[in-house]
Parts: sequence; structure tokens; C-alpha cells
Amino acid sequence: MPIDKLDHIGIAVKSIEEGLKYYRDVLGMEYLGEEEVTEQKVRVAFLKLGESRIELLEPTSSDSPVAKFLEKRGAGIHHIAILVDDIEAALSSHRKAGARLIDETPRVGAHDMLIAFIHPKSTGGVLIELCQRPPE
Ligand code: CMX
Repeated sequence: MPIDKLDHIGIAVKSIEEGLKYYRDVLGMEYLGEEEVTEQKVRVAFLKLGESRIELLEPTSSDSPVAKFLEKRGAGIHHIAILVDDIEAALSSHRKAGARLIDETPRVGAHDMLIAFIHPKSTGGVLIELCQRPPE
């Protein structure tokens, strides 16, 4: 399973506006923009961190996975996203290893990336997002 790099770290926040006050204004990270990912019921903001990014996740609905996370655990690190060359191959490796897949097939996430989540119960407690760049 060829791994390219850490794509981003997802951080659950109650409000992107509040989150930016730290990551952009205090830490000085470059703000790259925002978008709504309707399917995931979140609004996301990206900040540049070297070759990787920080993704602030704000729920857009009370039944969003991020709303549930905030309710149970409070704000904080929600997931780690790893860029892979071939997401289908990566999912197949996970299947062979008996991992619990949240997404059996990839779906479209922010920036039109193909994404698939692996359940934290199969990864030692960290929600992992596999992502593959969209075709040029
Ligand atoms: N990181 C680590 N552990 C987590 C977790 C997270 N983000 N979310 C839940 N868990 C843990 C819970 O603490 C719980 O553990 P215990 O049983 O030991 O208490 C267990 O996983 C099950 O949690 P749950 O609350 O019963 O399960 P949910 O119904 O909330 O579902 C999950 C959890 C991961 C399956 C769900 O959040 C999901 O499908 N996530 C993938 C989609 C997503 O997160 N989308 C938002 C981001 C979109 C984007 O980046 O574009």
C-alpha cells in the first residue's frame, strides 16, 4: 500500500470562526479557504502546515458525525488523513487485514478528493481517513 504523505489532521471545533482565532491569528498558519461538505454534514476550513494541512471541522447539523464527536468528547483531534496513490488498493489491504471499514467504497470529500474512513476500533483508537487526489 504505497503511502505518499500526511494530507491533513482534522480538528473538531464548535465554530470555525473561533478556531481560526488560534490557528490563523496566533499560530500564524496560512488560511487556505473554506467549503461545505454536504454529504458529511460539515463545514471545513483548511490551513497550511508545511506540505500538510490542518482541517477545522464544524458540524452543520445536529446529526453530523462531528456534532456527535463534540458532544461526547469535546473539541480536539478528530481524524488523521493519509494520502495514498490508490485508495481502492488501500481499502483492499485493510479488508485483508480484517479492519472495520466505515466506507466500503470511496466517496467524494473536500476538494473533490476520493476519501474513505477506517473505524477507530480497528486502528488503535484513531479515526483514519484515506484520501486520493482527484484525477487531473
Ligand atoms: N476518533 C477516535 N475514536 C472515535 C471517534 C474519533 N473521531 N469517533 C468515535 N470514536 C469512538 C468512540 O469514542 C467510541 O468508543 P467507545 O465505544 O470506546 O466509547 C466508538 O468510537 C464508537 O463511537 P460512537 O460514538 O458510538 O460512534 P458514532 O456513531 O459516533 O460513529 C464513527 C463514530 C467514527 C463511526 C463516525 O463518526 C464516522 O462514521 N466517521 C466518519 C465520517 C466523518 O467523521 N465525517 C466527518 C469528517 C468529514 C471530512 O473530513 O470531510
